[in-house]
Amino acid sequence: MTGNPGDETDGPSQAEHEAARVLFAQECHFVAASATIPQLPPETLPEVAFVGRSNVGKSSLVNALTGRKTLARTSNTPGRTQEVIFFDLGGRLMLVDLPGYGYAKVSKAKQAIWTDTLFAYLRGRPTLQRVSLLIDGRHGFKELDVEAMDLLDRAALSYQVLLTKTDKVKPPELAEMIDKTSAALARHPAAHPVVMATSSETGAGIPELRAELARFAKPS
Ligand SMILES: Nc1nc2c(ncn2[C@@H]2O[C@H](COP(=O)(O)OP(=O)(O)O)[C@@H](O)[C@H]2O)c(=O)[nH]1
Ligand SMILES: [Mg+2]
Repeated sequence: MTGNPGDETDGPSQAEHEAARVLFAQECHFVAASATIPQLPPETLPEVAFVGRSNVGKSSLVNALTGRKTLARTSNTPGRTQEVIFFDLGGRLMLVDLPGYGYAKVSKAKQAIWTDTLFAYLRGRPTLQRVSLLIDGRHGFKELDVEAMDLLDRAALSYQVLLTKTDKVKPPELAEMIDKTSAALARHPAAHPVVMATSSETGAGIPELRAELARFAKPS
């Protein structure tokens, strides 16, 4: 039986894929947008969070997972999501769209506030079960991503690296990027060893990601 979230190297079974499809087809609704830690909603459900550079595709991924085009606001203007945004999926799992880091056009002071909110959320949320760390499939890790991974390691938070926008990468280059990224993860103890390749545009990797995240949902 592979339903155990601690059982990280086993892939999900077909039954788990089906259960995940059903879960992500449930009603999903906006709960709260919090600009500061005291405003965070109560810890009612297990949470999975999406983190990464601004414009990496976090909001698009939340939309693709839930099959909604406009649930999480996506933007061509990076850096607009400045808040921690909570979505309740079927009363069983909270999807958390986190503020992006590394948006150059925003003042250092403002960036520092978001980064503080982000890191305070990551460190202090007992209901947080899994962090999906999104990395642009065309570019790979940047300095701030490595800092985020160091923080996740120190907080002993379970996280998995997802490559985004893989529709923009040719298969041989994508294979190379997956290898390179996996190799870099060996130095990060809290990282899931499997790197997932996703595209919110084509839906590639979305059922697999649903199955991975459904493992953390409250039983129905
Ligand atoms: N080609 C392609 N573009 C994407 C994909 N995911 C997001 N984008 C685009 O990247 C930009 C930023 O996406 P968004 O989800 O707002 O990023 P966020 O800042 O991390 O929330 C938008 O223009 C999206 O349309 C993808 O899988 N493929
Ligand atoms: Mg966003």
